[in-house]
Amino acid sequence: MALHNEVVAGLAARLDEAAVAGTAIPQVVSAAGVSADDAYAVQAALLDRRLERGERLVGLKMGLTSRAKMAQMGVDEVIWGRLTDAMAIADGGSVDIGGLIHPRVEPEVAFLMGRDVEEGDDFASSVEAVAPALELIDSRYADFRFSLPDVIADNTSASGYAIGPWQQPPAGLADLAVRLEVDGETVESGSTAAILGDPRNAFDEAVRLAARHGVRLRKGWVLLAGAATAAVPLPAGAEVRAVVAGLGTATLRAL
Ligand code: 0L1
Ligand code: MG
Repeated sequence: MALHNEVVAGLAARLDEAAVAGTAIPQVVSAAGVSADDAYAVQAALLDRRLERGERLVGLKMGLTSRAKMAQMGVDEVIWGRLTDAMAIADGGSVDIGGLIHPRVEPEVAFLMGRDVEEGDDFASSVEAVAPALELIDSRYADFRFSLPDVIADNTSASGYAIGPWQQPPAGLADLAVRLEVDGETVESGSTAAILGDPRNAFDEAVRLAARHGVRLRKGWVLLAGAATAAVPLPAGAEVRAVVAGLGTATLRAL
């Protein structure tokens, strides 16, 4: 049975108000018995509230793209969320994290859509550029603990992102070394292989899963493919860099 509109709106309001106030809440979505599929309706309503405040939808993000994170949550499918222009952080710029609950940062790969993407379209004909990226995540749930419906409704913990220099997609993306640095120290290292075996697979999954909810990647949109290492806590004052071999660096400073 589809979720009642008032329930969807009420849950979206709880999550939105938690984000605006920077105050953690309990796992209200799973407590209401909402399925993972229905949680995308809550996510859409949550995003509508941001759009009503003047934000613009500019892309999508994939979450739980590593096998380790999927196993940790007992799921076998990745999840996706939405990006707005207000979440963008200039590469090399700063982001005020004072209003966040428990920010973390993770190194990613970003894709730029060269055209409106339909189901069945492939990576090569759809993605015009690739870049190293940092994602800032901040769960609105206490202790960063949630079930799958909770995190889907919470827009997959999306909070911000910085994108490094765009370049034409290289021939291979499957096994590029990735480093996450905080104040010049390497705190995590891994490979783009952690992103579904090859970040290009994240594009296919984004197209397939978002289409189930009537969402298509549009020309000019960004897709964050997923994290190549674990996320780390982001303290105020830290300068963070994602270094992806062959792609370059994305940088942000937390204020
Ligand atoms: O971007 C991500 O992979 C995060 C997905 C949600 C789970 C989390 O907050 O760690
Ligand atoms: Mg991420």
